[in-house]
Amino acid sequence: MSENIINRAVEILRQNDLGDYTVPTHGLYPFQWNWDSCLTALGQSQFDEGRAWREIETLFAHQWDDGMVPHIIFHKEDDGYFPGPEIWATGRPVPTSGITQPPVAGFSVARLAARAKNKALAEEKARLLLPKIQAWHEWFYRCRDPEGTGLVAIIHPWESGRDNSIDWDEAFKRVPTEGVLPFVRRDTQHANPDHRPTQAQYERYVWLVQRFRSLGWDNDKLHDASPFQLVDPGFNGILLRSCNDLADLAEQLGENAIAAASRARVESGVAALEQLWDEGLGQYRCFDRVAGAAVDSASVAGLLAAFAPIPQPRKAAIARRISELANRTRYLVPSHDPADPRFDGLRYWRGPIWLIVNFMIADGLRQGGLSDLAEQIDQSSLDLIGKAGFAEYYDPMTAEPCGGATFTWTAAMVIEILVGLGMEQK
Ligand code: 9WN
Repeated sequence: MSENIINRAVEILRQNDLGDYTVPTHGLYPFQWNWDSCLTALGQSQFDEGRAWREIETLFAHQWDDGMVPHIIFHKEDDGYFPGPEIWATGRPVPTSGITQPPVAGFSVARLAARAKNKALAEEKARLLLPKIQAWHEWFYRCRDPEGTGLVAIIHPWESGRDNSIDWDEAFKRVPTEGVLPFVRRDTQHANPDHRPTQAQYERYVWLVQRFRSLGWDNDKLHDASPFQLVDPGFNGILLRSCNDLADLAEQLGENAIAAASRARVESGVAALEQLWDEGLGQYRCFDRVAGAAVDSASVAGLLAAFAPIPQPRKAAIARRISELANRTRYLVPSHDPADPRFDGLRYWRGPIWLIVNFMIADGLRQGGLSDLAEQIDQSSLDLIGKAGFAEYYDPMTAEPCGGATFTWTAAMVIEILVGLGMEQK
């Protein structure tokens, strides 16, 4: 049974493989996405280590001179996606978007290296990637934490990877729509519009892109110029985990300066994350830097921070919170608390389950010794696959598959979970 699932997952990764990069799914997302690729490489590495390294190398070949790694690389023309390269107009030789995504590369590269069968290849690739990932991390602290708080902000919801989360609703009231040029969405032609962000949200996504474009994509200006500056605990948690794992890897490779700089980031970041802790809820919450206030929203971002090397009691509290959510949903982990009237089990990041998020939360819990709940989360992921196939995301109540089908990172996570459980041998 699990062997069949792994075979099917490998088949999906191969179908979506364009040689040097993998599309998230054909049609809906015809380019390379940043965090998709880094998580996809984990799955690929279980059957082809060389291919896994290439996925991440291709992404970093398009790193900007200032250190940023863009969220989309438009390797070839395809008018099936909006907004395409002409809207971003970043002026890169191979067009890219002008914003970034959750920096999971440090974690992924360290994991690929740690479990590599081909050690020589792993060392060669890790040595090349290490300074590039470090430059990306430093870019975050320089350009997205200009006041040196220890936490970085995102300046566009797409950067979070949780595009239409309830977390952004209040801040989005500040983002205007005047001057947005007319556009035609393509996502709603590929996926059910009821499962996607609204038109009002898209207008604001585009307004922000136009604003940043008008500033020449100069990262010394964008943070302060953005009406949207959100400190996301999940995003920061991923960055801190990546800094932590990059430090381990750097130490093994004798790159002591990178190791020391990364450790220092972890120390100040983990301490700063405390400011986002909500004792009443038992989880972290986002902070709106422009409003100077915590965001009134109990989203999965505050649970995803368990992926970071946070204190064990924080992980234990998050585990209690997830167990509470388990009483309200059939499957784990919903992207929002169903007790919130704004919850929507079908609409993208406002309720549905995403397997990559499940994977990262479970991994972080395991590191905190909370393996029972981690197993429960893994089991939910596998149940969803068994019931509804390799979808982009799932309704946490009914397991209804939503968004794109035959989805790359969903397949990659299933391989990673099953191999991790040793079930591929059964
Ligand atoms: C915008 C590719 C990406 C994921 C994001 C997910 C979705 C894009 C979109 O798809 O976002 O980046 O057009 O909706 O929200 O997390 O990386 O799978």
